[in-house]
Amino acid sequence: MILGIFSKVSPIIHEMKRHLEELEPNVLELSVPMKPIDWKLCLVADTEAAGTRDIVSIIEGAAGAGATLIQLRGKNRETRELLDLALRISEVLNAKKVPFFINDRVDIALACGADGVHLGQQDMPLLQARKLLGRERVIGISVNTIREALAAERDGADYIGAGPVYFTSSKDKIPAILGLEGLRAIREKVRIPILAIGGITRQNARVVISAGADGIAVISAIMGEEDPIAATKSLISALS
Ligand code: TZP
Ligand code: MG
Repeated sequence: MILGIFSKVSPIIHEMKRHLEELEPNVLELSVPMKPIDWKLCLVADTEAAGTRDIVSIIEGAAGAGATLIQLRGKNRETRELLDLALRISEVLNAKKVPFFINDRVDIALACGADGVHLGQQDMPLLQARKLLGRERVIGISVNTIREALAAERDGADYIGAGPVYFTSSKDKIPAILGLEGLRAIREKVRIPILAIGGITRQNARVVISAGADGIAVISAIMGEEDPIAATKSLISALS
């Protein structure tokens, strides 16, 4: 009798086990918590925008003055040079407990132990980047349309960079300007955090947040200022 029941139940248990085995990797992936990030003010530390100034000092100053997140953006830099820089910045920011992301370069992010990566639409696809970076590192992606925002959320992005909200000369070949309306439209469609970017200054920072962004990301409002520490403090006070 017991054997009879067992032979009936056994295939069911076997099938359940197979499903669990299929599910388990995802369950494990989801269970790794993302490091909590304060999205308020991201400095996109662009190596070109730093010019001849020491980018590490600018970053250290901004982080000390309240920037809640730093992203290193080094277009057209040699891998070796960018990695050396990333390692130095990583050390400075680890000591300050300020999260550090790398723009575009998944390899550099892995090599320097960064907290996350920011991808553009033409960079490595999110799903591939996730395979390399795992769940514990943050992945964000730039979006300019609702469609891109929805795709980013669907593919597991931890946040999106929505922009350009306003005109900017800090990026080549900028796509359509979103304006506050475009930003609001994206906010209505996605739940993941939004970092608004493009032409954001202390004067418009507040309305950008009111339009639904969780934080702002800036290049020139900090890097373009003579005193990056004062500029950071001024942005923080505009946001508070
Ligand atoms: N992506 C969209 S706009 C932009 C990037 C990288 C540049 C933002 O720079 P700025 O100087 O803050 O307008
Ligand atoms: Mg890119």
